[in-house]
Amino acid sequence: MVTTTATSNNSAEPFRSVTAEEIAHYKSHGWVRLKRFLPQATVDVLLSYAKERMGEDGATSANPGKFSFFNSLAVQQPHHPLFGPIIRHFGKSAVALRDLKVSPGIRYFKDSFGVKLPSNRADGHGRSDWHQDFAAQVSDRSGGMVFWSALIDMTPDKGTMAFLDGSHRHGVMGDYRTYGEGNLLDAYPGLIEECPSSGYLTLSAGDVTVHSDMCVHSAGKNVSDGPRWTYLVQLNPADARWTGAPSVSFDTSSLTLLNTLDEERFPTVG
Ligand SMILES: O=C(O)CCC(=O)C(=O)O
Ligand SMILES: [Fe+2]
Repeated sequence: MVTTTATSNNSAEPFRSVTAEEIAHYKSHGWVRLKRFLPQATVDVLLSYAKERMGEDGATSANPGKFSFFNSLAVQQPHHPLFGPIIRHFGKSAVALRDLKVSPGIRYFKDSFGVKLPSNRADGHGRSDWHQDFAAQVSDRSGGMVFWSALIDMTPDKGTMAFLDGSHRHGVMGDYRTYGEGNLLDAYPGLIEECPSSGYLTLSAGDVTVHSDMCVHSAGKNVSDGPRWTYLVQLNPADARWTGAPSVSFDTSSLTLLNTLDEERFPTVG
């Protein structure tokens, strides 16, 4: 039986709530796949917004050379009429997934489009290697998560995500920049026996995966002949405080050491 839990689904917004089964999966595995979580009409608008700015093939990067694993176009307009409702929908869902008994709510951190180009292009991308997100978050507490939305149908050859089941219970395993040419599994080779891989997923447009900032994950190389289009929203607990470390992914100039984040730049969304 599929039961839906209330995440204050507003009938004016075309979004479904997370189900009890999805919440249970997230808690036990550290990640979950939310099938058809974004309606096709929303996916269509997101994709055309991204293509207008990144080109039909997604080859124009707003941050050239910044990441080797995909072209990234930061959006950062949490009150925009297109992005705002999606971000708040994810925020409410994040609170339902995490459980309010242990979380004071959720704050928006960052959203962006991510385009992984076919690896056989001169400007193509490699694998997004095994890592946890937490150590690079510059937050003094975990509980954050990424909502990763497929904007096209994708089989594993497009470079989809895979997760290590239950790895979110194994503590913080380092910043991804500390593994040199290797990855988290070179540093923790026994982990894969404890936490089997989900395998690279097959997703439909509108499917959203959510992973905890403690869940180990990777994305394969895109060995298909077209771009992999995704929209990513990163959320952190509302009570998160800045550790004082520099961030690779966002501007920390408005933050002060060990203080909570400003509501203007990092609004509470759940
Ligand atoms: O999309 C990818 O290739 C990697 C994304 C990722 O690591 C994340 O969303 O945390
Ligand atoms: Fe990640």
